[in-house]
Amino acid sequence: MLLEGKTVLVTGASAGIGRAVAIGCAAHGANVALNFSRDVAGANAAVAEIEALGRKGIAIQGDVSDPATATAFVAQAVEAFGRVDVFVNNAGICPFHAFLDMPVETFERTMRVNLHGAYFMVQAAANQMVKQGDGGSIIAMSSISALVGGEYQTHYTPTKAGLHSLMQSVAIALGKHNIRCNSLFPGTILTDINKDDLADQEKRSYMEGRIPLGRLGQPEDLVGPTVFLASDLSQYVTGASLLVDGGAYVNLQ
Ligand code: NAD
Ligand code: RM4
Repeated sequence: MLLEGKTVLVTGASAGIGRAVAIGCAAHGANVALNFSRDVAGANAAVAEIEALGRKGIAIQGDVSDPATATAFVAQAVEAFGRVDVFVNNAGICPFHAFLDMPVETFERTMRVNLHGAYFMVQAAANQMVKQGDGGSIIAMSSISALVGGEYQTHYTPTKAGLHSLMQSVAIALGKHNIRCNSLFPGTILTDINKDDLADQEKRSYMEGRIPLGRLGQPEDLVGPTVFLASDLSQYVTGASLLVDGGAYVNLQ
C-alpha cells in the first residue's frame, strides 16, 4: 500500500500501459482519475477494476491535444477526489510511417498529442500541486525512443526525447515546491500502439532477439516502476529517467 490515501491522475488510461498503471496504483491504495479520448467501454471497465479493489475511480473524457482538456481534467479530478498527488502523462500515439513522405497532418498530430498535450497537462497538474502546497510526483511515459531512433518513428522519437527534456526542466522549475518530475523509458511493450508493426513476424523476432530478458514487455511491467516514482520511496529522485526495457537498450554487441 505504497500509495495509500493518494490521488493519482493518468492520461490515456482506457487501454495499454495507462490502464495497467491506473489499476496498479489503485492496487497500491490510490484513488485514480483516468483521462481517455474515445473508448468509453475501456475507460468504464478500468474504473470497475479500480472499484473492485476497494478504491475510487473516475473516467473523464478529453482529447489531450486540446489545452482546454488539461485544465478540465485536473478540475474534474479535484472535484471528485479533492486533490492531485501524482500525475502520470501517458497518452500517446505512434502512427508508424516512412520519413520521406511523412504527411504533414501525421507529423503535427503526433506532436500535438504526445508533446503539446503533455506540456499543458503537466502544467495544469503542477499548478494544482503548487496550490495544495505539499509536493507531488509527475511521471512522463517517455520511451527508449528518447535515446534511440526508429526508421518509421521520425515524428515520434522527437516527442519522446522532448517529453524527457520537459521532465528535466520542470524538475528544476518545481523542485522548490517539492514536486518531483521523472521519466519512464519503456522498451517494446505489447499494446495496441505497436500491434500492426509487430504483426510483421520478422520484425517481432528481431525485437525479441534483442532483449536480454528474453521477452517483449507487458503493460503490467510498468506498474512497479510507476508506483516507485509515485511513492515516497523515491522522495529524493527528480529529473531522472528509468529504462524499463528488459535490457534492450544496452544490448548492442
Ligand atoms: P495504447 O495505444 O494502448 O495507449 C495509448 C493511449 O493513449 C490509449 O488509451 C489512447 O486512447 C490514448 N490516447 C491517444 N491519443 C489520445 C488523445 N488525443 N487524448 C487522450 N488520450 C489519447 O499504447 P501504449 O503502448 O499503452 O502507450 C502508452 C504510452 O506509452 C504512450 O505515450 C507511448 O508512446 C508510450 N510507450 C509505449 C511503448 C510500447 O512499446 N507500447 C514503448 C514506449 C513508450
Ligand atoms: C516505443 C518503442 C517501441 C514501439 C513503441 C510504439 O517508444 O519504439 O519499440 O513499439 O514506441
